[in-house]
Amino acid sequence: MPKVQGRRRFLQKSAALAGLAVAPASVVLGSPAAAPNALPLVQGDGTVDDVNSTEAVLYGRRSPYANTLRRLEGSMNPDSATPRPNPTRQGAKTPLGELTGIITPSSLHYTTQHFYGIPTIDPASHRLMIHGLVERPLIFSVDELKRLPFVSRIYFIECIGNRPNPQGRTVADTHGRAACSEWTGVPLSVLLNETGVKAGAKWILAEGGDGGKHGKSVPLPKALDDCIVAYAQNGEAVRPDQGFPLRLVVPGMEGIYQVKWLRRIKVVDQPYLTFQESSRFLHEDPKTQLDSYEFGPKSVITYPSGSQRLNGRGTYNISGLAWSGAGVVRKVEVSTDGGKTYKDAQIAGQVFPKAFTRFYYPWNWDGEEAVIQSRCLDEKDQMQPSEEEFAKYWGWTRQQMYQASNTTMGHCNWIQAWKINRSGDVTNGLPPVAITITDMHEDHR
Ligand SMILES: Nc1nc2c(c(=O)[nH]1)N[C@H]1C(S)=C(S)[C@@H](COP(=O)(O)O)O[C@H]1N2
Ligand SMILES: [Mo]
Repeated sequence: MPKVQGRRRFLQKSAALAGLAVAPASVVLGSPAAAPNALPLVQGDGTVDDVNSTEAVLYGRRSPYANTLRRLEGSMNPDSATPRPNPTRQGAKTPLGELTGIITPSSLHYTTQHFYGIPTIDPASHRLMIHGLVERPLIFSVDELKRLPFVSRIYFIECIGNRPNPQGRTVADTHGRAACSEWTGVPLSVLLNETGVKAGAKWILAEGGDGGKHGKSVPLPKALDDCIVAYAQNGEAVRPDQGFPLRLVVPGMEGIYQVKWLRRIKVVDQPYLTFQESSRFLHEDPKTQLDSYEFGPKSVITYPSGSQRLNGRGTYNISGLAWSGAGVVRKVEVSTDGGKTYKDAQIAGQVFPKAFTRFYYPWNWDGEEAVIQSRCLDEKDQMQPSEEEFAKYWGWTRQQMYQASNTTMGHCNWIQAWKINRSGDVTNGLPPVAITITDMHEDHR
């Protein structure tokens, strides 16, 4: 670090001597005083921190001033949360409050806790077997799959454990178990067309290559509709966290459907209720559907959101994400008075079905306390519910609602509010509720 300062001083000095403006030198080197603590500065000596190093030229690197990271699971409220048991590996959430647009950088795509860890799979020896109620059982290598017709489509992936709540400090805490990527791969319909499907086939059972053999039943009509056997994510190979070398993408449906490290598809006549399905998703409450399929309409404001700060009154763009498992987002509305009135938000960019949709709402903050929130209407004319409406449907108090395990309740898509105080600090806008479980999540085995 002294090296950088020294060099900068030298540049300033020589610039002054040469009668040149100082600004370009400090733009190139950055300002050491403003550098976030504990982050590497540009070394200038050929180490990996150097933007000019071979490594950086070959795979790129971030500015030391761009330091957005995933947020570890179990850290929802650092004051009260007990970190989740971590026998093998921690999970981490998407830092939605620090991202723009609709694509989640692959490195920041949330990753769930996996009790069996993340397998390291050699794509050269990996196979996908399709068998069961088919005319011709087939085994595909990854190379063979890449020779077939393919699609690239943008879809969100969301864990059923993604739930708005009054505890979360940031939008990563409240909504970070969701992300959106461009997925490239072979439509599953192409593969099932190759194998042929026998009469009586009604479901498929997809299995992953992790230690727990994660399995999920998918209705055959959905399998033949828009599912993808994906080998690429955001233009490069699917990351190990996301299922390298093959992942099943089942657009709009719960996280559990998106089988990673995909190695087997069995065409069957009924849903199989695998270990993961039955251990996590079956409950006695008749309002809990055995299989709840596609997510409903959901949205959240990502700026300004919890832990962020407005720097004085004036004009801001309230911005956020909306999505629905039902298809496209038809409309997003924003309220700046705690839900009393709503106005239409602008949609930034294109709207894709079952993908994140970016919205914004130009707002003149008068410096007074405000509660801001958004709601989404989807192509099936479903409106995102308020917390009150959701609680009423279940016949629960707020206390019961936040105390219940996620998977008992199904899809948690109610409205998340953020509160801005007079000094511009943003905190969670849902009224506090006393609960003893502080970071609920489905069980990942
Ligand atoms: N093979 C396998 N696939 C899996 C899982 C798993 O444990 N094993 N977890 C599922 C769950 S519950 C979720 S929420 C998503 C998470 O996907 P991501 O890690 O790419 O964000 O993967 C799904 N696919
Ligand atoms: Mo999940």
